[in-house]
Amino acid sequence: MKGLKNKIVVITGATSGIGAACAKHFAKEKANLILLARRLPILKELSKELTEKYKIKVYCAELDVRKKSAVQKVFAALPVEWQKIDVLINNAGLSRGLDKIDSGKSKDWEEMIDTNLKGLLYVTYEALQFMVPRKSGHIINLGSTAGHDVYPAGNVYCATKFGVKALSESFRIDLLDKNIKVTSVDPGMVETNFSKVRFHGDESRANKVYKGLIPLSADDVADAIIYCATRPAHVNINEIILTPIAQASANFTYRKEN
Ligand code: NDP
Ligand code: 8X3
Repeated sequence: MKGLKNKIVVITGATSGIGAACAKHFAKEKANLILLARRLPILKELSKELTEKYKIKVYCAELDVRKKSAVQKVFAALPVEWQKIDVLINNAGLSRGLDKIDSGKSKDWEEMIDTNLKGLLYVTYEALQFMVPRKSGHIINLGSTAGHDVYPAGNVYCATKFGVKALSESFRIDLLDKNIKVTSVDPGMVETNFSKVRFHGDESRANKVYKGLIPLSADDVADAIIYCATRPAHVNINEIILTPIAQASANFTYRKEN
């Protein structure tokens, strides 16, 4: 197993859910972290906790991945000692709304496309400028079961995750001669702030998503990501699909009543 001690790991969307869990799991493995998200105070709090607990180094920056010039600035401002990026976890992402296509809101569509696809591209491009010259690095994208099967009213969110799947596959081809690993980690239902964000803060609607089953936790997904990041140098995990035991695919779940 390849160790993560002193490796530099970039995590987008590290303020919540899977991103925050990844920060904790990689910190436990003694990696040094570059944490990015829009809510800087939360990143700073997490950084304080992790540096004290694990004696690692953390570099935080406020970033909205939808803003190309902001992404460029954050990477251009990285001090030399932070430029040797070993792992990029493209986690920042969201769903907005669960509306049939004839009643969907274009603002929601744009936010999902701009974050989940364009944001992922902007960040990946900048990280690659540091990885390619070293012929070393690992890009881990958060896909989803929604990128394998569409579900009713999933339309644009599913399209973005099908897009992430296509990007992961094509990055892998484009980077073959650069010795850069590319992995897609594709979970089913994970209980995070995801559904609250999807339903624009409506908690009672969000809670119903996980009713009657035990969803994955953000820690379960971070654990799978750690596995991908710690394989021997010649091994690439192309894709991991993980679901709760009560979920067979995006469309088939088993829920106990009460
Ligand atoms: P959360 O809502 O808990 O976390 C989302 C994170 O993304 C937050 O830290 C948020 O940070 C960040 N983010 C959102 N928009 C932006 C932006 N424009 N710029 C920078 N950061 C942004 O959800 P999850 O942890 O569940 O989601 C993480 C990823 O996992 C997403 O890509 C999601 O699609 C994927 N996923 C989730 C599943 C689930 O069931 N929960 C299942 C499959 C995949 P901030 O608001 O501070 O910017
Ligand atoms: C999140 C999983 O099923 O809510 O990507 O779309 S789902």
